[in-house]
Amino acid sequence: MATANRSTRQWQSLDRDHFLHPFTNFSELNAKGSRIITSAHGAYIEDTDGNRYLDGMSGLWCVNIGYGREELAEVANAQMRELPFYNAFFQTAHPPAIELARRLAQIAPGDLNHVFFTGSGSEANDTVVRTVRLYWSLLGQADKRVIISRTNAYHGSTMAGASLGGMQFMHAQGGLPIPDIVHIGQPHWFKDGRDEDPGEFGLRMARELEKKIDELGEHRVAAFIAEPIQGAGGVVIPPDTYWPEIRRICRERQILLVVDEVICGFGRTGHWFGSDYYELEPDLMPIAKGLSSGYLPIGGVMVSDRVSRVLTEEGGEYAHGFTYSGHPVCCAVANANIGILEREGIIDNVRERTAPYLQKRWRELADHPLVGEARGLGFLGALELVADKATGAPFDKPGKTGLACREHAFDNGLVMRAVGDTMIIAPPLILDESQIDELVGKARKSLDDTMASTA
Ligand code: PXG
Repeated sequence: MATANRSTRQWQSLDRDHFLHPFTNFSELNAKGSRIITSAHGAYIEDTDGNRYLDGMSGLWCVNIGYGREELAEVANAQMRELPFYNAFFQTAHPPAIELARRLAQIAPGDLNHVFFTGSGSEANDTVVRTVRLYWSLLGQADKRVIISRTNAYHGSTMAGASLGGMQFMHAQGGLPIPDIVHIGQPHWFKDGRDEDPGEFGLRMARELEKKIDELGEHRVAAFIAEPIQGAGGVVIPPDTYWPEIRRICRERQILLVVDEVICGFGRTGHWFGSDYYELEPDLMPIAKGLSSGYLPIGGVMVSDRVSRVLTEEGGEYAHGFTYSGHPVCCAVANANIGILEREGIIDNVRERTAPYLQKRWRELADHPLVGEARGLGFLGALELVADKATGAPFDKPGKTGLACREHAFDNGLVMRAVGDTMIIAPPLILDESQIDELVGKARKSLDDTMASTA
C-alpha cells in the first residue's frame, strides 16, 4: 500500500483535522467519523475495518466497468512514462487526445463529431454556457443568452454548473444563479403529478418549455439543458410522452438542445448514451464520469457539426480552456475504458440481459410497506420511501428515514444513496444475476431494518 498503515481511529482523526469533504455537514461528520475506504475489486469496496460492501452506486455514478482493472493501470503507467503531460493550447496536440476525440465522434449520437475536453462534468457545463452564448453571438444574436434548465436538475458545483442546476439549497449558498439562467418544472410524476395521468403530466411538463420560450421571447433563449434521466435529483424517469414533446418544441424553435450525459452516458441506460435511448439529437452533450469509469478525472462537451462550423468559420480565438483539457494520461485511460466497454460487450449485456433482470427484481421491492414506488431504467433504480403506502404521503421529517435506510444498508454490506427519502442505486455495469440478487436482498433487509428502527 502506498500510504502509511494507520488504524481507523487515526485516519478518522487526521481526516477530521484537515480534510474538508464535498457536500458534507462538517459537524455531523466530525461527531461520527468517516468510513475509510482502502481498496476495491469488481463491484465491491472495502474499508479499514475489513468490511466489504457491494457498491450499489459505482463510486459516484461512475465506475461503470467495475474496480480493479489492471489494463487501465497499465495504460496509465505507460502513458505517464511516454508523455505525462502536454497542453493543447498553442497549436499542439498529442495522440491520446486525438484518438479519444475520434472514438467519441464514432460512438456519440447524430452529428456530435467534435469534443472540447475538460477535467470534470462541472467544467463541461461551464463550457456549455460559454459555447452556446458564443455560438449565438457569432451569428449576430448576442441577446440570445438565456439558458432554460429545470428545478431539481444537477449540472455540477462550479458557479455556472450550480446555476444551471435547479437545487435551491445550492443557489442559496453562492448568490446564484448567475444571470440569464431560468428554471422550469421537472417531470417527476411521483412527487408532483400523482393525481394526474402520467402521459398527460409528461406533456404538461414538457410544454412548460414552450411557455417559457414564449414568455421570454425566442430571440432571448439560447438553449435548453436537461439530463435524460435526472440522477442526483433522485433518478427521475420522465413519462414516455416527455422527451418526444421536448424534441418537437426544440425542432420548432431556434434554440439549442443540450443533453447532460454525465450520468446517463457510457452504458447506464443499456445504450451508449441516454440520448440513444430517447432518440435525441443534441447540439451539445456534456460527458464525464463513465468516460473513464472514474479511474481518472476527465470530462468534455461533445459538439455538433452545426455548432462547430460556426465556431470554426465565424469565430476568432475561443477564449476558453483548462490546463488539463485533453490530459494525455486521462485520455489514454478513457480510450482503454471505452475499449473494455466495447470488447466485453458490456452495454449490450446490460440492455439484453442484466438490466431487464435488475428491473424485474428491483420492482419486487414495491410490495414493501415503506415503499410508495419502485422505479428504474437500465442500471438505475429508485425507491420512494413514504409514510403512507396507500396515499404516498411523505414523512413529517423529510430525509430522516432515507438516512436511516442508507446507514442500515451500509451495515448490511450495501452502498445505496439517499436523496431525501428516495433510495437510489446505480451499480457497476458488470453486475451478474447473482450479484443483482444480492443487491436486492440487501436492499430489502435494509428496508426491514429501517421499519424496525424508525417505527
Ligand atoms: N452533470 C450531471 C448530470 C451530474 O450528475 C455533473 C454534471 C458534474 O460533474 P462533476 O464531475 O463536476 O462532479 C454531475 C455530477 C450525487 C452526486 O450526490 C452527483 C454528482 C456529483 C456529486 C454527487 O448524486 N453528479
